[in-house]
Amino acid sequence: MPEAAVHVASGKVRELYALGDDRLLLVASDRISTFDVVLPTPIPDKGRVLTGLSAFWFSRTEHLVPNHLLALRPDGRSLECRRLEMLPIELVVRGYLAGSGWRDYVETGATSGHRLQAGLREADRLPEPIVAPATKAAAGHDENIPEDEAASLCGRGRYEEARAAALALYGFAAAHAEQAGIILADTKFELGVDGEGRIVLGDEALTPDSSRFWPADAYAPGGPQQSFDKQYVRDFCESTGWDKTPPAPELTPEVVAGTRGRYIEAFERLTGIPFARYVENPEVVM
Ligand code: Q0Z
Repeated sequence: MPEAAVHVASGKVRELYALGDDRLLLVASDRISTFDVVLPTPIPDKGRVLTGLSAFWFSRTEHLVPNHLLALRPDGRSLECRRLEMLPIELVVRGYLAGSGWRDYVETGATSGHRLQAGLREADRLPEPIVAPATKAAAGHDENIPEDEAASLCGRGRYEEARAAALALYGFAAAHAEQAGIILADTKFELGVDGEGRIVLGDEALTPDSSRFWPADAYAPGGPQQSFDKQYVRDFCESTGWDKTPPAPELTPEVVAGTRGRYIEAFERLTGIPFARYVENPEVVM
């Protein structure tokens, strides 16, 4: 008898189940959030696109950093994973100046303790990628913290190892995405420690929900960039006059179809695999 999956946590758009003591099942739904609010309208296949991308990156980067993936389920939206002892922080790698990194820079000239040159514009490429650790807030917003504070929370040795892993992963993925005409502006990694004390990549990785993907052909620093995946949703929500507090508006069929198309386009450009082949047999990304 296979062991029952016991629900242990819900994210905004994902569910986490325990498979016995040592394994977890991460299930990606078709829910979508924008401006931090989950929309009432799902995007068909979004969960499969994100799961397929995570599995693709895990399999392409295991030579750089070991990861928690044990198996990709035939439904294409569920990952069986090794249970890790997660670090108490997440690591954001920023190659470009956007989001809270940009806001911190405008206010202080620095982000996560990295002083940056004067005169940078929103969305400018940074001279080199920076690591910006953040605390994991149970509710509300993650808070950027200086690297010294992250090292205190994790232990200096573990932090340095996690930091090097995050930079290696970002460098690999940003170069790959660039070949596909996609700028990987920044991305968030969650790392943990396995039974042998090794630093292991966990959670989802290098998906549109954990990263900022920008279409390279529209890149125009000096202001906010188009989101590769969520731009239609954001534009539509803004056009309704919604005040960005729950409940969010229902999406129109046109916005759903356009957004689904963008997710599938991101999957196909990044993996080089037709999405229909993935649906037929998810193992094609491995
Ligand atoms: C990931 C999360 C989700 C809610 C815990 N391999 C692992 N070992 C231990 N813990 C985790 C993992 Cl992936 C872990 N989360 C994030 C995911 C729903 C929260 F799908 N929490």
